[in-house]
Amino acid sequence: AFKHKDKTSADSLKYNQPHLTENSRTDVMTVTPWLAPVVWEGTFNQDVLDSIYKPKNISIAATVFAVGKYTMFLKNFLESAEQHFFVGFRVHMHVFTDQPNEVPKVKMAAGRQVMVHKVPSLNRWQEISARRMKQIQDLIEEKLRGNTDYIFCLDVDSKFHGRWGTESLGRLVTVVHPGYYRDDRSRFPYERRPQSRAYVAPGEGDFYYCGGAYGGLLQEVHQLTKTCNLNFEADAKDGIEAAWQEESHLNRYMWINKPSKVLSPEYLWQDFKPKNPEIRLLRFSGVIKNYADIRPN
Ligand code: UD2
Repeated sequence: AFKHKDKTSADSLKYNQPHLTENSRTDVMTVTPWLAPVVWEGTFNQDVLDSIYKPKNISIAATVFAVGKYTMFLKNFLESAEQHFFVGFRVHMHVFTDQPNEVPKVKMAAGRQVMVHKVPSLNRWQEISARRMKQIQDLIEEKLRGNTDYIFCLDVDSKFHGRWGTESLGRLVTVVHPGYYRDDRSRFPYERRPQSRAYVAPGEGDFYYCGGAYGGLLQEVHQLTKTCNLNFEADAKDGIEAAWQEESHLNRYMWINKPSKVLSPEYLWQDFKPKNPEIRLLRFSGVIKNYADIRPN
């Protein structure tokens, strides 16, 4: 007989029986044609998920870039992450900035910390955005290997509003863009010039994913950032820049290497968009910004 029950393990959890003939969400797709879960509020039990990952003592890294005027977004981003992003887990927030003095001091819970990395200022926003892939690749190679399990790469001009936790963990994880998920794929803003290595042909593509949030196991995100960066650089040598920079390369990559988990647009909404009925919980959302005021060009 069992004498000892570990309070953090699933063994001691009481929860409603799952029924194979019932689906908690019928208004949305909850599994892709390649059998990756699509994560929506109502499709998972957070206590069950936490009980799986808690005993593993996982460590999670997040990257966020704040170059030029984008440092103004750091305070809200970091403070709201403390409230909602993997609360109760070990988290390292890696902030990349050209102005380390502008990184606000945010009170972090035990086991969580902010790490600041200095990067050069660049003059084109397209470069700032696209160069993130290379810097994430280097971070993984030089600092994270051997001490980090999962990594998420996030846009700084955004804020957490609801739980983002263990339900998002997976091998290769990507978020469906809030702007296009009801559209026909012919309208997705994929790179459409065949000369680009980000090209997606008409009639191809599953979803349009956003460049503002993706992640997964360290090794998988390493492969993703390395591949996208090589393709971005090779395109640059040919004098071509994909329509949406690294977001286009990410979309090409996810078409070829299917994600193992897809996060619904709850995981990256946009503040200017009215909430659609299928969005029951807003978790992370881009703030309204005036591009002309904050971008260098
Ligand atoms: C979309 C994507 C973004 C990226 C971009 C294409 C979402 C929500 N956003 O956003 O991830 O794929 O298209 O390039 O999917 N940054 C700075 N300083 C600057 C400019 C940018 O630090 O002067 C960083 C910052 O972390 C920002 C990110 O680059 O969050 C993306 O730039 P953006 O937010 O201006 O791009 P946007 O809104 O077009």
